[in-house]
Amino acid sequence: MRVAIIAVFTDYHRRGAHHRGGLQPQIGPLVAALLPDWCDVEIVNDTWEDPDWSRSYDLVFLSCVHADFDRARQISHYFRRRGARTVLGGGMASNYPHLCRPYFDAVVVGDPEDTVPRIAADARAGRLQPLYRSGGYEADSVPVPAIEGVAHKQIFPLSVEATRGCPYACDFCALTALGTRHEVRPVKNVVRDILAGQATLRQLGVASWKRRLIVFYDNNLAGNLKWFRELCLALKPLDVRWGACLTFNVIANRDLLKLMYDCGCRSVFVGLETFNPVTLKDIDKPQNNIGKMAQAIAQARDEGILVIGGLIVSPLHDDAAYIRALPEHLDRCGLHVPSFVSFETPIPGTPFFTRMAASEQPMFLPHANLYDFSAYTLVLQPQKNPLHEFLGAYRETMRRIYSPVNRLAKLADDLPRLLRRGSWTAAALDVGDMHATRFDPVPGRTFMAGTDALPPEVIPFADDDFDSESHRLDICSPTLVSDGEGRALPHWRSSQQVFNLESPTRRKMAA
Ligand code: B12
Ligand code: SF4
Repeated sequence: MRVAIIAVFTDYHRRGAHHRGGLQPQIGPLVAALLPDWCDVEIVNDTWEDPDWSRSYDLVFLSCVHADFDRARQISHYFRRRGARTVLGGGMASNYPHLCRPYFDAVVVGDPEDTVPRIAADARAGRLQPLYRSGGYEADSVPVPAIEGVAHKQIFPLSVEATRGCPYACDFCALTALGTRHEVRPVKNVVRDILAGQATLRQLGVASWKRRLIVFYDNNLAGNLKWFRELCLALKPLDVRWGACLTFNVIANRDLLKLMYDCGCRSVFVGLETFNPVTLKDIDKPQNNIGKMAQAIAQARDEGILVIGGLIVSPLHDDAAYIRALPEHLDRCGLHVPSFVSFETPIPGTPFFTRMAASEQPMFLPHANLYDFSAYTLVLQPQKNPLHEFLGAYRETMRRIYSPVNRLAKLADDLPRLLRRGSWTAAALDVGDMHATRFDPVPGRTFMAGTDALPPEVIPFADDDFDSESHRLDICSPTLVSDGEGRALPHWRSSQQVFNLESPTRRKMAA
């Protein structure tokens, strides 16, 4: 059976640019490893290149974030017309299976480990079901990811997922939309995956320094600190260098930073989010501490670990003056240049979305399309300033933050500290990051939902791919989220959660 796994991508900078950044979707290698031997599998990473439109498949698995849903359903239609059956999984499929259902032969709610093998068997027997629901996460059933088809294309080819979910429940996070859960894999299985990955890379002739670099693809690698310490100690004898996403409480803990460096950690991504206490309270992220940000960043760098941070601006609580003050806040806290400053975005299904949709006052910008919910286009009406003032401050500030001078100033501050600790890997990552990070919006970008430049990616449909003009419009029109007055359309209010809120970690946290 010819199977494709397509991780769908729409460039949120609207350049239509394929790219090879440090982070790449890992669903392809995971699903590939779950498929039986009788499947002839091809992994397509749409971030790197378009699917080969001349191919035909029996079964196509698709994965997308919410903002890429339009492209996912169009790719589905394209391959369905050429004889394939298609299956969508991921956050959008899990939260809104009923909205996805018309565009795919099957929709998966939840994890792939216990659903993908069933889907393959059912597709082969000609009895594919419209809906598959995962029965729950079994850490032992996570296979060694099949990286051989993609590894040579990744900047950091050794990618590992050691946990699922996150014990926190930030108001805007796509994970909170699924229901909070946090699961850890046995540390020995994580080590197994690393060793297997290194062996594969050796066979593929990947350079030895690259075989020592690991990117953990977890939402929060340190959601369970006892387990995290165990993992660090197990990584030490492997003599690897690694980076991960984790939360602020970790970089606020100097002893933990020392252990992490000693066990190979060289960079961490932390959602620092905001310098505005009102916004911090509103997003429900109690693990962040604005007052301790400068100290935490400084001690991480002094211990040899580069902090890469992301910020949001809140259309509800931040005003133009706050946005204009961001460069000063960033200098004071020592981060200087964040990896992004995006708009706090109510991704459909999140508590934030539910709150905005339930408001009596229309909160959304009119005619916001789902593709606008990428965090790089404003979808909410700013509450503190007129729209143009808010967006003007955003543009102006982005230019200042990402100016070459500012990026060089960051390096001038970071590099001596990192190198004093002997952290060459962190220093090199910092230089690479500052080289790649910039703000150069394409002409026509308004950053405003309903008016922003259209995503430029295209699907090469033929005229006979549609039975009628209304059929073409059904497949190709953008998925609208808000009406002309800025209210969420009613069908977006019926999202479903997937995971049991009473997971052991959650119970422990509550206690
Ligand atoms: C790689 C990555 C990226 C890459 C590539 C994204 C892409 N679309 O290709 C880049 C760097 C481009 C990126 C950008 C952004 N990202 Co990102 N990213 C990730 C990251 C770190 C890893 C994804 C991954 O490979 N995970 C491992 C694989 C195995 O799991 P998974 O994809 O989560 O899928 C699980 C389920 O959903 C399900 N599943 C998924 N697909 C399928 C398909 C089938 C068939 C089946 C059966 C099951 C299934 O199975 C998996 C296990 O449960 C995740 C965090 C994370 N750990 O997941 C965030 C994450 C996906 N990103 C997120 C965000 C917010 C962003 C940004 C907005 C950040 C920013 N401000 O710049 C941007 C913009 C994204 C956009 N277009 O809207 C959010 C969710 C966004 C959303 N709408 O759902 C996440 C979850 C992080 C978070 N906790 O907030 N990101
Ligand atoms: S800490 Fe990060 S991954 Fe966890 S719920 Fe908050 S935003 Fe999501």
